[in-house]
Amino acid sequence: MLKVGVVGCGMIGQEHIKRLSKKLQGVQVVAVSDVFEEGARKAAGICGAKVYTDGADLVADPDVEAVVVTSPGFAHKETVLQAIAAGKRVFSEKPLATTAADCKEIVEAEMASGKHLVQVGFNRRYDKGYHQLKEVLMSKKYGEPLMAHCTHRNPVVADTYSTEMAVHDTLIHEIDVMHWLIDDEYESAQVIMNKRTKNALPHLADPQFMIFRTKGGMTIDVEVFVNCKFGYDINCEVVCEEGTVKLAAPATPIIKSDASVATGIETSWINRFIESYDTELQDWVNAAAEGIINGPTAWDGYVAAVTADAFVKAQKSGQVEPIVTGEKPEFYR
Ligand code: ISE
Repeated sequence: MLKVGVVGCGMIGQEHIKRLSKKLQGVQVVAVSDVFEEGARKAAGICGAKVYTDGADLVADPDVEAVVVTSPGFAHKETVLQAIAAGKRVFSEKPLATTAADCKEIVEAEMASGKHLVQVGFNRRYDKGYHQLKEVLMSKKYGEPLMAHCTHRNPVVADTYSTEMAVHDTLIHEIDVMHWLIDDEYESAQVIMNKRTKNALPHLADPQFMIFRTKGGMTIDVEVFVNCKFGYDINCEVVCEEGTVKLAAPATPIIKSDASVATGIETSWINRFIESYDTELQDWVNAAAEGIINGPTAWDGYVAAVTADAFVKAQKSGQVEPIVTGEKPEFYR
């Protein structure tokens, strides 16, 4: 039984605490922490865990064997570094840290520890649909992948959501999953600012058209549209030399009525990818028993941060910006 401490008891923290304590096998949540004591107490009520208000105390607790970090992104780095220093495995929700320099510090600390301890919560790599897509692409049955067209649509976002968050919060999923999917590396980033929807607040550029070029010569475009109103709509179509392959969405009933055919679209990202979150954390728990990390590493977190920085720069410059990550260290190969 892996004894886990969870740092950060907001929305995703509570989701993961419920998942770890009620759904998954071989794991127990023994401690939770939040700077807001009330939030921590509420979350502890789900699983009967010890309560901390300082993540450092939770990491230092000898009962805690491994740490799950679900605090706001800016606070991830501190806890992840504390866990590495304590030699404990740590699962950090995305982003690993908010700047590429901070992610690099984590990568260097992990390499210096000599142990693979860090996994980043890029859940789409655990989604069944993306796995099916990857299997077809890697078979090369339809030839080489040439380009991909994606949409990342949210029905609505909070008033605090900013133009940069379209990269850091939203595009970040495609940033991680697409290079994994096509087994290629990114070369450059470009953002085309589109005509704005009337449904976005004045401070927010929405929708935005984001373009990746890969070292292998592929073009990947992503429409990020976070006030689309109608649903949480994730699409990905890869165009190959002799066919196209499209991500399947979870099935919902097809209803015929009133001279029309309708099928539902999920509205919440938590529900759209719910199975991938379960699979992701169960895999992390199972891998702990073998002392390995199967999922996205700290290096993947660093690559995502460098790529995100290039996209934010491209939002401002309107130019094609290079994405330079350097060689992947031997430790992560
Ligand atoms: C949110 O944090 C997510 O992870 C969702 O998948 C994404 O669609 C949304 O835009 C983000 O704010």
